[in-house]
Amino acid sequence: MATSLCLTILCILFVISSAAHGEKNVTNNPADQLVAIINSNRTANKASSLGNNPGLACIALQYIKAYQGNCDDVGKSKKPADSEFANTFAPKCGVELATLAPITGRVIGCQSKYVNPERAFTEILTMKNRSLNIIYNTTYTEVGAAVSGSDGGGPYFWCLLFSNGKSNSSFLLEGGTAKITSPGCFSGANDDCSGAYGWSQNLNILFIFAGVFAVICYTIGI
Ligand SMILES: *[C@@H]1O[C@H](CO)[C@@H](O)[C@H](O)[C@H]1NC(C)=O
Ligand SMILES: *[C@@H]1O[C@H](CO)[C@@H](O)[C@H](O)[C@H]1NC(C)=O
Ligand SMILES: *[C@@H]1O[C@H](CO)[C@@H](O)[C@H](O)[C@H]1NC(C)=O
Ligand SMILES: *[C@@H]1O[C@H](CO)[C@@H](O)[C@H](O)[C@H]1NC(C)=O
Ligand SMILES: CC(=O)N[C@H]1CO[C@H](CO)[C@@H](O)[C@@H]1O
Repeated sequence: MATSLCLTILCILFVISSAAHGEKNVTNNPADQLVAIINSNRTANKASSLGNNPGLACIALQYIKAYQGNCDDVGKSKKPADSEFANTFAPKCGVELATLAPITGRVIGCQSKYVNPERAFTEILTMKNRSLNIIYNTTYTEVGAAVSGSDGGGPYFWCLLFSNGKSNSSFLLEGGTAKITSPGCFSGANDDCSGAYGWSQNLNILFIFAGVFAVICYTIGI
């Protein structure tokens, strides 16, 4: 009796949590959240809202990976060469080379611990890096954002790439979807992503869930 009650509660919890999950389709990706922040700040500063391009965003994730987890290299002269976009990053994402548009702005920031997208915007991407005049540049039409930790842990890199390409004819993906290259999250692909946190966050959720379950069962008195 107590066991079946417990199972019922577990089922209810599961349904509630999956329903909640279904509602926030875009919000569950820190890269998409960052794009939303960029666009609200741009419009507040009389610049246009930018298209969230998954091909460009996937390239931003490859751009991060080129740093190989070395936070200290950010801001030094070690930034990836322009030729890498066509030679390495685009092929890794499955971006059709013929649709590559010029990348006219790039901003990258890095920090040892994970912060939320709001703090990443102010602390990592704008304050430390003083890149606001890049972010507010009126010549852009598109943006791609990515966040990644190496091996699911720190340091955490945040990258923004900007382009003035035509919104739906640039950085097109072969077959319409980007090759997913975890760990890391990128914007515009309409996918939930917590890859930046690594599996530890999923494990936390599992523990919380197991904890709640155990408490309920204990209370019922199995
Ligand atoms: C989220 O999903 C709902 C229904 O699936 C859809 O109506 C809505 O437009 C989506 N939101 C965004 C921002 O894509
Ligand atoms: C940018 O947007 C965030 C969130 O929308 C807001 O809190 C912040 O004040 C804005 N910053 C600037 C410089 O407009
Ligand atoms: C905006 O970006 C374009 C293209 O990179 C550049 O030529 C221009 O100087 C930038 N404008 C400002 C105000 O930074
Ligand atoms: C580009 O996208 C916009 C908005 O998503 C759409 O209205 C327009 O028809 C698209 N243009 C082409 C050429 O697909
Ligand atoms: C101080 C600092 O880190 N500046 C960097 C900010 O980001 C731009 C674009 O990636 C770099 O060119 C700067 O060196």
